[in-house]
Amino acid sequence: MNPYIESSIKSLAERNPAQSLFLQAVTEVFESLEPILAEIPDIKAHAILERVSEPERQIMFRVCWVDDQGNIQVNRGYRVGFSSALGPYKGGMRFHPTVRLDVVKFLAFEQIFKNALTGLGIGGGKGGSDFDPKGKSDGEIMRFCQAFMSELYHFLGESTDVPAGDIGVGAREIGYLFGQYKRLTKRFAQGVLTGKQVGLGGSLARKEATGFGAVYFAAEMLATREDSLEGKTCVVSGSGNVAIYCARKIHELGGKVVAMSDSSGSIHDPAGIDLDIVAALKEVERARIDQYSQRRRGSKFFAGERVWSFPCDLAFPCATQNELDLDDAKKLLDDGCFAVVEGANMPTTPEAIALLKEKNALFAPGKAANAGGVAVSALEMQQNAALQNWSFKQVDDRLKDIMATIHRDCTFYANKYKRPEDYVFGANVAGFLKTASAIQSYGVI
Ligand code: NDP
Ligand code: 2IT
Repeated sequence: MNPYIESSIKSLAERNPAQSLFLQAVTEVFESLEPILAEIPDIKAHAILERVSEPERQIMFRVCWVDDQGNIQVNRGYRVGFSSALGPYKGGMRFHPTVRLDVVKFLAFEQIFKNALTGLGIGGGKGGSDFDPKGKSDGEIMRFCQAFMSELYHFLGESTDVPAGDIGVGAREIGYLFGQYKRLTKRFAQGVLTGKQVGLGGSLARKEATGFGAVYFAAEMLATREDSLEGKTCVVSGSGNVAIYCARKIHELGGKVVAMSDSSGSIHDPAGIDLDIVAALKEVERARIDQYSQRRRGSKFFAGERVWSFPCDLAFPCATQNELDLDDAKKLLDDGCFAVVEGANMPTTPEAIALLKEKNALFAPGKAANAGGVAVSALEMQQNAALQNWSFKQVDDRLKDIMATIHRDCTFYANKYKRPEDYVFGANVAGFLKTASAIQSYGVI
């Protein structure tokens, strides 16, 4: 390994003990930079690796709220502003009991390069809380969101830091967060949060954007092998925002999704998942996925099973990090799967990615394939700033173009450095070069 990369990773490991997810994300990006470091000595001379891997700011705060029984609850809130080299900090908020600084840092680091790939002038950030929304009443969710925003609002702004949703945070939570921001600041500053309901200034197609974008990216990849989604059997992990709209677009493009999941297990429906049922269960009733099998003849729920057990042509991990490991990759390949497209952030382990590459499977990393969500968030910011509301088709057309451009940029760098079809390499190099050049241009700040 290049000694500059090696010493940078070593120093990060020493300075960030117990942050294995953050180190996993950094290691993957830095290892991709091997050929460009030799070519561009400025990267070392300007300490770009050190500067890009140290967050500009990390905010941690206590969130106290009262539950329905009158008990005082205490959670921890986070917002990491990792890089504002290309624009205001931009990235989602995750509410999940597993949220730690490590999780927020890995997500914010990935977001820097993902956002750079969109070409839309947004920096990288992420936030969240270890608050668990499962089983909470609407009133509890609202009180938590209000308490969370009461601590965070000082740090936000249309050109400073613009949060959005992620796991456990959708349009309902963004509405409560925006309401509290408005109450505290006395400003109807729409551009301070994205993923809003359309009635509050949200963009049409934002809800669909991440899932749709991942499938547009998959279609671009398949086209390079003169193939398409038509007639393909797919599995999609998760059944949240990203998974539902990923599966919808697969169906629209002629593929068939036969399995989806949540953290309790998977549903298998050989006739193709009925997404109206999944959307009703997850978006309206907030129910568990096992309910699906009671509403759909011919389908079955497998408790504790993951979707990788069901044979497919393409797999779309759309739930959480490190959910597809080496054994899962082996099983998928043995069953004939030839492409993995990441809707989630870092869902595939490094060992699994290595095996997929070795076996010539197509692999789309999250920072490229799931960039459609944040890209449409940036389009929401544009609409808010211009007091405009674009049509669904206008936004969806832009999304398609953006995903095609990201695919083209990844392919360009992969081919330039003789790593054809290496989308991990292409995405890391393309995202890094844009960011590094901006960092260097500012001088030392
Ligand atoms: P949601 O909260 O809408 O859905 C998350 C889904 O993943 C649920 O089905 C959930 O199951 C499952 N899941 C979450 N955590 C775990 C876990 N630890 N183990 C097993 N299953 C789990 O989130 P999103 O759809 O918004 O996000 C999914 C992924 O996509 C995340 O990696 C996120 O970072 C990424 N992403 C999201 C974007 C967005 O715009 N929302 C944009 C780009 C990436 P259960 O309900 O049982 O917990
Ligand atoms: O991981 C992601 O890109 C998101 N959760 C969406 C971020 C955003 O600002 O829309």
